[in-house]
Amino acid sequence: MSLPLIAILNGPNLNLLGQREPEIYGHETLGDIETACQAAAAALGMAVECRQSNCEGTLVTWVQEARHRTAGLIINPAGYTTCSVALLDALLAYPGPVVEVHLSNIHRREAFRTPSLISRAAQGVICGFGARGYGLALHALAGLLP
Ligand code: CA2
Repeated sequence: MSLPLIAILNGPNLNLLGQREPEIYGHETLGDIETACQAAAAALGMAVECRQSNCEGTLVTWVQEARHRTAGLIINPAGYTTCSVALLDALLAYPGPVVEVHLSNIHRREAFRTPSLISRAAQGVICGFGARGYGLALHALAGLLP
């Protein structure tokens, strides 16, 4: 039997991780994070499919595509966190559990980084633990899948 597949979606500018602002976002690159997620998922008996886009519509399309192919979804909506009704609506139509991840603790930063629109579609939110947040999200999903 095939392993449950988890979609991991990262939003705008996260392709720059490791190149700037390491004091906020850490030293890991997005590639490092994706490699760690593959290993963490395998240890939990799951598989992951990792994608990043700077485009809102592309993220919406990927959430739609994930609807009937994946068992759960992890998303760091980055700059779309507070403003994308389109992404929220796509996630509300996603049937499985959604975990929202932020590398930084958005609640102790500038006021414009909160509130999150996306949280309305999320089973839970993990923020402030850097790259480890994705692994924590995978653990959370492992406990939520039937
Ligand atoms: O803490 C997070 O994960 C964020 O989602 C990251 C977003 C920010 O807009 C959110 O408020 C919090 C920004 C991602 C930009 O990432 C960069 C990484 C390296 C260099 C420049 C940008």
